[in-house]
Amino acid sequence: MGLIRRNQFTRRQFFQISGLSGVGFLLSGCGTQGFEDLVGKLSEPLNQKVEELIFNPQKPVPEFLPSDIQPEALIVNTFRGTPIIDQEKYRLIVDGEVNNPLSLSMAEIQALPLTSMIIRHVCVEGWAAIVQWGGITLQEIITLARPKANVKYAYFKSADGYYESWDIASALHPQTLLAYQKNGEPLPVDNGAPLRLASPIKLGYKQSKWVTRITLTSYLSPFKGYWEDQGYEWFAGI
Ligand SMILES: Nc1nc2c(c(=O)[nH]1)N[C@H]1C(S)=C(S)[C@@H](COP(=O)(O)O)O[C@H]1N2
Ligand SMILES: [Mo]
Repeated sequence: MGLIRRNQFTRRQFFQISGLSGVGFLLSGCGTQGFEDLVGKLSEPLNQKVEELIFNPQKPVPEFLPSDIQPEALIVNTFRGTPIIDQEKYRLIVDGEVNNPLSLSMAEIQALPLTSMIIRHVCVEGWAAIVQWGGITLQEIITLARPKANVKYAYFKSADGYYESWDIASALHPQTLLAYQKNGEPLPVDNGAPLRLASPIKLGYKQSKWVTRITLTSYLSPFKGYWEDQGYEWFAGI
């Protein structure tokens, strides 16, 4: 994209193209960069694949009705207990192969558009639960971080030492959320507060709770995920 083309973007068009709301740009006050810098980055080539996934979102999975929600069915699963997180000091770090690394407070994340969905959570241990999740789409966060051309994976680190990796297409699926609400209430700490993954396209063990860091990479490390490294399937799609 050339200079002339780039300069044709108005602020409003840029928000539309990037999928970001004006509110999202308040985030640039958190020590990253200003609006002018961010617009300048539009001239940088994005990976066709990442770009395509962002600009042409994948088809959503059909959702359930509010009357289908099973409030008691979601069983807490932790491999080593619930970590203690100071929500005031909490930051979500987004780093790796990105042009705009992020460090976001919950207030900044909650100022971004809220997406709500009612989906089935499926655990390989033989139970499932229809749950309503509310939060920010991971796509919104990844777009804000401006991934580099070669990004293919997203790594998630959790406060309890849990770790996961996802393919970028699944991470950019329109129903893959970083959730901070469950069944219309603030997310309980046992279910992953302040922020957890929730998605109808992956098994339960892919859905990291207490996420503190998202690292975008072009390669898959030998450490793929807490359960995967003990023999569970990596892609784990539903
Ligand atoms: N950080 C972290 N995330 C995790 C786990 C965990 O032990 N630690 N367990 C996973 C598994 S196997 C499942 S089924 C779901 C359960 O989510 P819930 O405890 O909210 O029901 O969390 C997933 N995410
Ligand atoms: Mo699970």
